[in-house]
Amino acid sequence: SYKFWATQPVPQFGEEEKPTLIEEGPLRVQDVKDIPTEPIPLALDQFRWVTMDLTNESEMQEVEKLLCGHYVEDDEAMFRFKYSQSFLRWSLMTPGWRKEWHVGIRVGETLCAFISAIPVEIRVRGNTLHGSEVNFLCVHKKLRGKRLAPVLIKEITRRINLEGIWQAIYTGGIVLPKPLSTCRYFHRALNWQKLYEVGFSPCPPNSKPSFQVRKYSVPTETSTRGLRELEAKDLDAVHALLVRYLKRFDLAPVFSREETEHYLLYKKGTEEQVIWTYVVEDNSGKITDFFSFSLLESSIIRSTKHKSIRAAYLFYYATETGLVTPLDRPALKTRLNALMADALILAKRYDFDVFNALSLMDNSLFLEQQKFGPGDGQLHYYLFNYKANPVHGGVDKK
Ligand code: YNC
Ligand code: MG
Repeated sequence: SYKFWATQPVPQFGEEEKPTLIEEGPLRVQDVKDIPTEPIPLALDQFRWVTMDLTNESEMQEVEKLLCGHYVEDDEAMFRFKYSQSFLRWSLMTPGWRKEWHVGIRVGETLCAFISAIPVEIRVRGNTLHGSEVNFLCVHKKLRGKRLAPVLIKEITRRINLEGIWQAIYTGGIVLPKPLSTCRYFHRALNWQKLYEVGFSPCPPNSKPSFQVRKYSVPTETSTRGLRELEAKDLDAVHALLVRYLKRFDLAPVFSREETEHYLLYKKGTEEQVIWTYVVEDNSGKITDFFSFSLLESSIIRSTKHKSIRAAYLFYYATETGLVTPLDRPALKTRLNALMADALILAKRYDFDVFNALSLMDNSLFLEQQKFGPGDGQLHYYLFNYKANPVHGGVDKK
């Protein structure tokens, strides 16, 4: 029943679901010389392909506006992601980004659809893929259900293939053939009263608003000794620590030093801040831990008193405590709880309303203790043109 996805090089449901492990690798092998150099035809004359130049202020504004009105909403259509221009630069103009991978469709002069990709190195167990990450697929609400999404996906595939890249990673809230891994969103209220007023957080039947507010209050001061903001001079140490930490997982990006800098270091005064990163420096000057979170607002669709929610999304973190062999799990749990308690305090200080995290990496060690609750949303991880055994979240590598 997946008319489009049944034609694509992705694992299909009901296929190869043996209890034994499959051999991991590409599903289809092609040559750049066989990839069409002309765009995928568009069905209607008034539609035309455009490459969006995000260094151009007005083109960036058009992408921001399309996403602001038409991108991802929750199931009840109460909230919609509101990506800022700074956030879009942070996610789409990463090291090695290509203008040709920021693809739009115009009807007349109006931008009506968008899809994007960036180059990424992805490690799946023992294999590292020089791949791409596809994101921000969006079709204007008035053009939904017209099979434009498959056309956008085929066009970005063509543009990626022209660079000799054959794999992609992507995530989504909907079930498609076939998830490699599935995570759940967890939310930790920081401004419970506001989350209650906008309909995000219900008041449990046996509780009262005043009790909920107290339950989610956090101290004003952090408690980890040596905790401070990331500075440029820490980047080599943070990069090395992150690379070592990510080796613990079956599915992870392989970040270069440049990508680490791009994703983690906020250059003060340059533009609106989207990433907050903190390191722990011990007495000898060694960086032993770091954590980071990003800012993504959500518009409140039928807004009254409040227009948007300021949400922090836990991004990457690492700690030496998770790298000792044999792994001391209770010690890791204690350390991560201390770090995340401080992350909540800092997010509160910067006026975030809620702190979100997924059920991945080592997050299961602190979510409950830090008063995160499971949300409705799931996030499925997919690989294009790569067959792999399922990846399970949580602390267990295997
Ligand atoms: C989706 N999110 O199943 P079948 S996530 C992939 N990802 O195909 P139509 C999707 N496919 O079932 P509409 C999808 N959503 O017949 C729908 N589909 O095989 C499939 N929403 O197309 C769907 N953004 O044009 C069906 O649907 C076919 O008009 C139907 O458009 C869909 O960015 C959409 O949620 C999502 O803007 C654009 O609803 C629209 O409804 C919309 O008739 C709100 O399409 C925003 C939203 C999605 C966020 C994301 C990741 C996208 C990954 C795309 C796949 C990339 C593959 C790798 C390519 C590179 C390969 C290399 C190398
Ligand atoms: Mg459509």
